[in-house]
Amino acid sequence: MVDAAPQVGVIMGSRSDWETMAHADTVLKDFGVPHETRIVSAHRTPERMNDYAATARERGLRAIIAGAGGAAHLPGMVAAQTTVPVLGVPVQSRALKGLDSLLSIVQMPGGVPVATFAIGDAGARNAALFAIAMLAADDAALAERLAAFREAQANKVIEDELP
Ligand code: RP5
Repeated sequence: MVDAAPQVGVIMGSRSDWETMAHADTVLKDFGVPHETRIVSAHRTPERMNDYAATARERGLRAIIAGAGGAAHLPGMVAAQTTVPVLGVPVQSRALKGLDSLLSIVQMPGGVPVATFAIGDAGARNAALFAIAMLAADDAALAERLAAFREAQANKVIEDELP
């Protein structure tokens, strides 16, 4: 079977971001969304980043989830070079616990949007769920899976018992 073309790109500035960004990968896998995962560094591999952004739309990507930590320029610099929606995930940094990442990603100048999520694992999960919600706008089967996920999540809370 030929693999479906990726609809979502999950990129990150470093191998060290994988532990966080794996949560986005897992959610997309669980929902059966064709996606790709790549290390693309704004600072260490700027040409790879430029090429990734410039070719994203023609390759069929519908969303790019970009995670980075510290001086987290990757989401913004990708957004500067494509009109594919960019979902930024601030990775928790060692020195400043990810507040630096969050502020680097969220404070975009007007005209070049990056949708910015929470710091760390929850942000990575939610970025994937947000990309799924975007794709579900014209994919009824995916919309059903998303609704079922939310219902199961609510039922789990309702059924939870305290010790
Ligand atoms: C950023 O610098 C990466 O996104 C990573 O979060 C951070 C640290 O990278 P490493 O020094 O661990 O490779 O570019």
